[in-house]
Amino acid sequence: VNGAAKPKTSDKIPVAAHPLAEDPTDIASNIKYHAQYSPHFSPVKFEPEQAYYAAAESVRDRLIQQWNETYLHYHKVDPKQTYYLSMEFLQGRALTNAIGNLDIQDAYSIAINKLGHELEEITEQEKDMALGNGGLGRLASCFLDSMATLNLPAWGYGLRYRYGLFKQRISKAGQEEMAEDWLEKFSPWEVVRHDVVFPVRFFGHVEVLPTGSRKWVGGEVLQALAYDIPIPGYKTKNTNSLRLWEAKASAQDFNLFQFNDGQYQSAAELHARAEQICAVLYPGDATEEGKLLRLKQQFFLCSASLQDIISRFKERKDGTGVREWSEFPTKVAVQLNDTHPTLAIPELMRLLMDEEGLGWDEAWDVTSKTIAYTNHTVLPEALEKWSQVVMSKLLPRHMEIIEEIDRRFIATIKSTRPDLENKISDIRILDHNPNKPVVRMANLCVVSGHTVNGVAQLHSDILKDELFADYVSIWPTKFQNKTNGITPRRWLKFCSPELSLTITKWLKTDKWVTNLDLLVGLREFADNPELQAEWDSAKMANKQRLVQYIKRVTGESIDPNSLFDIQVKRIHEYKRQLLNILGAVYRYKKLKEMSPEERKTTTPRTIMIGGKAFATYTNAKRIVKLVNDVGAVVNTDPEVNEYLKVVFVPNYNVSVAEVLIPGSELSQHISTAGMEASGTSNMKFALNGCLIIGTLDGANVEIREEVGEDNFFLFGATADQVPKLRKDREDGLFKPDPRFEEAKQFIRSKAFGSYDYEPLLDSLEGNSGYGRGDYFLVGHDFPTYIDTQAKVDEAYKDRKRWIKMSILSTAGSGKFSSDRTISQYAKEIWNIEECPVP
Ligand code: NBG
Repeated sequence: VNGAAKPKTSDKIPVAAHPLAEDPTDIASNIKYHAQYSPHFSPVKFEPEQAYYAAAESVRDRLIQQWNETYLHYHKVDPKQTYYLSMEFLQGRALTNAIGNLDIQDAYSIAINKLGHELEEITEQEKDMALGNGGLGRLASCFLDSMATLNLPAWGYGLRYRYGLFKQRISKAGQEEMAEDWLEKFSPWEVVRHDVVFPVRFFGHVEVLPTGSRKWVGGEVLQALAYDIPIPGYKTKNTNSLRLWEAKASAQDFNLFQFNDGQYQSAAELHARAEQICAVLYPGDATEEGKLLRLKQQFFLCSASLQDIISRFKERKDGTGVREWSEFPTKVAVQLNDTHPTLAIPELMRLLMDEEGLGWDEAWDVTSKTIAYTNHTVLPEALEKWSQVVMSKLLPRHMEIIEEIDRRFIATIKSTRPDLENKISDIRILDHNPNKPVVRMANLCVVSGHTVNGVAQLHSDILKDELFADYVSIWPTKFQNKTNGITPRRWLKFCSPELSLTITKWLKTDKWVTNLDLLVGLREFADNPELQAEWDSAKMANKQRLVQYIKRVTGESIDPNSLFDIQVKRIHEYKRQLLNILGAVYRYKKLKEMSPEERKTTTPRTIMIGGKAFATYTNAKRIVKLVNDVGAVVNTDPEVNEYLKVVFVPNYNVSVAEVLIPGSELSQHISTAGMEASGTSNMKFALNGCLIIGTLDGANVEIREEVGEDNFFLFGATADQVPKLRKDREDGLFKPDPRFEEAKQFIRSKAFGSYDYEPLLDSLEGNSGYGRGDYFLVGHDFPTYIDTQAKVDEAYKDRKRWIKMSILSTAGSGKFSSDRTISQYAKEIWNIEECPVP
């Protein structure tokens, strides 16, 4: 195989560049063209990997055509545009998505067959573009898909991390992190724009010019170079851009004299520092160096993006470059995806005042009308605070501007709201705590942005009633809710083709792909035995695919007839994977105690858990270890393993989700109420006909409303009960359920090995990093969780009922399309309109 051209079938196909070919033979010849003329591989080889790259390049040619037309059209029409600034984008794989959105699936499939390969096999060659961490990053990517599909003129802006977050390996020791190598070979989806480069400064000082204006000078200057990723919409010409910045030092910064003198490191010092900026997402921030690097990354994204936005704004006025600055907010909407890009606020102020010569009031008016902020968490440790000392050193001019915003805000409060005087220290931007003076980024966003939104109704209510309550009294109309959504293309049509065909057949239209509300039409057939049979077989096809996947990555054989129960998300104590695994431990113990006859009456289950733990989050890593240890015992116990398996799915990412979610039947969204802002995988599972066991948290609340309470397995404390329960716990008033004690005791008995789980169990009892005793209320919710799981087991035995619930779950998921979410942002926050390319 090595070296030899594999496909005999393709010998008759000519090598030609037909970028927009429709006919499979022409497409095949175009793919062959790329295989031969792209300099990436030896031309004689045509194995799946080469076939992937060649096919991807041929699809990219098509996209580039539409992409250029889109840019020109926007340039001509000059509509208001949205710029979505995000430290994370979790794009996943692009090939299946591009082919699907361009609606050329069949032709490509045939073309690739002609070349001796299978489309499915070659798409598997693609490495995920994994420039994100979890839901926040995937949300940004779903939003890009919807913005293009809705023909909205919009851009994503992010950083081009060379190694992404990390790749997770599971060993005997638990989780190990490795550098993610998505760029090890090249990515066919990015186009480097050597003509789009902006300088970004760090450190230095502020000079006062004779005119009285201020200027940031000195320090070091890096270059931000643009890499663009095409974002095709579904069945539309509009193809938007995700622009990712890479940090570079210029040739002038390379000290040839030092280099020739043998001082290699110092000769290329700035180059090395530039490389650090885009090396990884969320570098460890336990050290001062780590904190500084994160701040540099954030500023780098903000500064490059805003310079780019401003230059586009200037360029688009009949090419004259002369425009009223007051027009800026009518052409530009900037959305801050969480507080990470908050520095866009002082950077826009600086660019307008120091570079463009605007006065404070004018610059403030433009800035505050342009910027809006989405909050994605109420966890105090995730609300960013930056040391004033570090900020003054790295960004001296921005620190001045932030101080001035703070000063003016306080002055306004004092003059207009004397009743809030005693709240000023909480709501102002600067926290002058003498031990550690900090800038509170969320406060800066709320004070400066025109709109602040939460990501699910419950979360937005908590923002208004608690976190930002004082601001609500100042600006009652600033706060909104925008319940998150997911793209139905990637998360149903492309990842679950059998189910999609069934849906299209019964709805007699495929319009649901862009109008997800149409799924309610399935309700009337939920009892229909024919639909039920087709539904069942589509789900079974997905389960079989998952069985094979699990076998491949873990070696474990799982039974496709068992109930597939999945929890996949970042590992965090508030998400309570620990509750899940304690439940599994309890189930295992009960199975062990049963007679063989009794066991036969139970519902066999495969519990799958996946997710990455942050490298320095010790308790999260212990949870990963525990899941693996429990699996190792349960899965090899011949008495039990027909009825229960516990599998840890390694390296959870977007493409793994595309296999897991379609094959799921039950999924767990079991965070402590009030702590999960929204959740978005809950929506993906529900859309795929998977039932949810969950708490009344985040978007679960709305999912339950939509699918109906009979089709949702609810348990646990509600958000408003949580504070009192925590207090009771601290006061020693909590009486643990014996089943909870039993589960913990079983782990302590070393039934799952001798690893020291005491710190983990202790977090459920004594002191945890979060304060006294079981802050996340695992103990409180355990008994109702177990009871509810028993109801799941019963429901699963009744196949008809279960399938009906599954159909109703899909039927009720229309609301959770990101098309709906994005339309609301467009109308209610950005004030932008569609701009379809003719
Ligand atoms: C996450 C929340 C999720 C939510 C996503 C997307 C952060 C800071 N927040 O509940 O934890 O679904 O954002 O909004 O990553």
